[in-house]
Amino acid sequence: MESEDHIESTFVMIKPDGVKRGLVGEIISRLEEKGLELRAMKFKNLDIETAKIHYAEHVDKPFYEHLVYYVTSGPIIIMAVEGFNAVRAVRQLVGSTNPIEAMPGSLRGDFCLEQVRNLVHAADSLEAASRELALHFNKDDFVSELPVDEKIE
Ligand code: FUP
Repeated sequence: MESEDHIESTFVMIKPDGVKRGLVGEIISRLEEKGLELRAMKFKNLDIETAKIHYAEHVDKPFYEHLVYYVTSGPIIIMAVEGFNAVRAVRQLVGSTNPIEAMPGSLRGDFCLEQVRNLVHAADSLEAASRELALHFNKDDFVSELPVDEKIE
């Protein structure tokens, strides 16, 4: 469950269709324009084992195998994103799971049509965010909170 009104870190993935369609810049811009800050980022292919763990809650669903296949089918971008109420803020920017129900103005509402290839994943709770950040990142992947100009002597 999300706590009210404080700085949070959340996990965001630009899925293979987002990368393939050249929407990486647009998606990151939406996060930055909202006021959220990047704390870690990787461009990579997701291995099947990690994909299975990531989507373990869906293991019994009919779409699970296809989901794992799809998310490992091409390069992805993974990010740690920080900000005020970041978990809920990012979920709002991403929009509903089914793109047909996602509001225009949200990423899924504006840029996709299909439920599996729905462009971007964002953790849906603080617990999920912690679990997913720990699954995908190491401690030294995260940058410091200091603004750049404070580091320059
Ligand atoms: P979300 O948190 O919005 O990504 O949605 P879920 O965790 O419920 O679902 C994870 C992924 O499974 C979705 F991105 C798309 C896929 N999915 C289907 O393919 N069919 C469904 O009926 C539900 C989800």
